[in-house]
Amino acid sequence: MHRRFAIKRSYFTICIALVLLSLIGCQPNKEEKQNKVNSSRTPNIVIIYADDLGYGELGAYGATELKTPNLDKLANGGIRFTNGYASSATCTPSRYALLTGTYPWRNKSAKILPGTAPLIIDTTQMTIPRMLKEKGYHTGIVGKWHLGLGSGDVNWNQTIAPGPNQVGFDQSYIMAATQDRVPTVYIQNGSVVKLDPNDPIEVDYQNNFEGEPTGIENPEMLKMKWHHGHNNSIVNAIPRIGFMKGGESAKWIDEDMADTFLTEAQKYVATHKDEPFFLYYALQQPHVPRTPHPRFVGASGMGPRGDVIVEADWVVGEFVNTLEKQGLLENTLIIFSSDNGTVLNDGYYDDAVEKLGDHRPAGPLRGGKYSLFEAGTRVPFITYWKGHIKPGVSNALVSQLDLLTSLANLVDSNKIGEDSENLMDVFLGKSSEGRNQMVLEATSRTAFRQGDWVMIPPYNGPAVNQSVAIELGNAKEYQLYNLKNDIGQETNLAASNPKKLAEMKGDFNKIRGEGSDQTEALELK
Ligand code: NG6
Ligand code: CA
Repeated sequence: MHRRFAIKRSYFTICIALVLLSLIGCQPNKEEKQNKVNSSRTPNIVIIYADDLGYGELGAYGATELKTPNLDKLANGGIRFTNGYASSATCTPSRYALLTGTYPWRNKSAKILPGTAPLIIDTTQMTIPRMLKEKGYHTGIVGKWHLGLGSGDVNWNQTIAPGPNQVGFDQSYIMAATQDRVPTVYIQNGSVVKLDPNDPIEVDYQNNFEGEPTGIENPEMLKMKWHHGHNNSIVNAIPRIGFMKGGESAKWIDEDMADTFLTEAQKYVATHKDEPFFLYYALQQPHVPRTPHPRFVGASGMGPRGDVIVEADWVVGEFVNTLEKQGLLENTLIIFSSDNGTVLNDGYYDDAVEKLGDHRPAGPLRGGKYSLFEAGTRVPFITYWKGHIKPGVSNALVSQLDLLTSLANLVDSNKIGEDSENLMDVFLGKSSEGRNQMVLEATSRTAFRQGDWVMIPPYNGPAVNQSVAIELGNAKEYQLYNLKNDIGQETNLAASNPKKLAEMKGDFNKIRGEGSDQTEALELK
């Protein structure tokens, strides 16, 4: 009797166990959960944003002398845009436009900022991370910020706000401005990383602190020499813009910056892989000072500038590997671009010009960073989403401005950016109908692209910035180019095509305000 009962009982236990096991089997594991959360409508979104990377810098964009296999893989496995634009030929305005979908010239503060500048995004303004947060995304930024911090007179030893965490990012690990500007420390969620309270940080962009060495007075302390500007405080034997005192334990090591940001970006993915996330991964390369990690020194044969591009390509490869290993590649839309066009000598002697060889950083384009010519704003622009975007090349006109409204469309949000168009189908390769027109900006001057045409109003100022050796696009007369036949902007058609010129002036003024095309022209007299 006993034995029969025992058999029955164990039979019963096995049955229960089997039922339980099958139930567990039905429970989605983490990966499946992620797949469900991120159905094709709401993928994770990652924007990888390079700093000063030119149109011709990647193999996929025609570079033959530099090897960029990881970025080429994204470009060739996704959509490679040939008419993709940053909103401005410098950093702060482009970043402002990217995040807010608003032309930078609408905000008078959207200019290259010192490290002490207050935040220039209104904390009530719509931004990509805020829009995505409202749709249930976790949002993070790792890398270069350069949109100002605080409300003026920041105390770097206390919580620094407002900043990224007040404009929509749940999490932030940033450098305040640029690699060549103080404070040369990382800031995580408003606090300087590794700050010793007994060694407080002070920052000033006007006056040096007594007894502190500078690039101009102490050339013997420098491992990198300045060419123009960049002769204030010395950090890690590199002279910077602005003066800084204290914060010794918190100072970054320039050569480790790429690894530091990569590690933070990877940590971000690992932590948030089970929920929809948005990561803005803002690389510091190839902006000055170019400080490749020792393992990349010599990698390009082009000196530090080429080496940091190889390094940037490597970090992108590592980051994409991380997404793949986490099983997220099919659930993640990756957008890659650059904040402005290329520059070689941007203020330090680093062999960028001397060792360039046959590399053409702007490809066939005229000008460079700071320029109203194409190389100022036309940049590499790639969208990649494994299994969802059919690889191809798109000649559609697209701007980084368009990402806010387009991504809102992707996640079923009705939020829009003031100047941002919904081009989601273009970004996904389902349509080739891009923008018709857009205003381009370079150091507070503006030009107008419409279809294949570009009109540059007359501007005072030098034709060439001699320090950086870049043609700025300033001329006494109107310039009109047809990019379809003349991508290098060699033939000014303004005089021979007055009808098109008049049409473009009119349309430009409609956006910029009546008489905008002439304001500077009058100043010329
Ligand atoms: C310029 C700097 C340049 C770079 C740029 C900002 C001098 C002479 N030049 O003023 O080196 O820092 O600002 O670059 O100081 S950006 O990519 O962040 O816009
Ligand atoms: Ca830049």
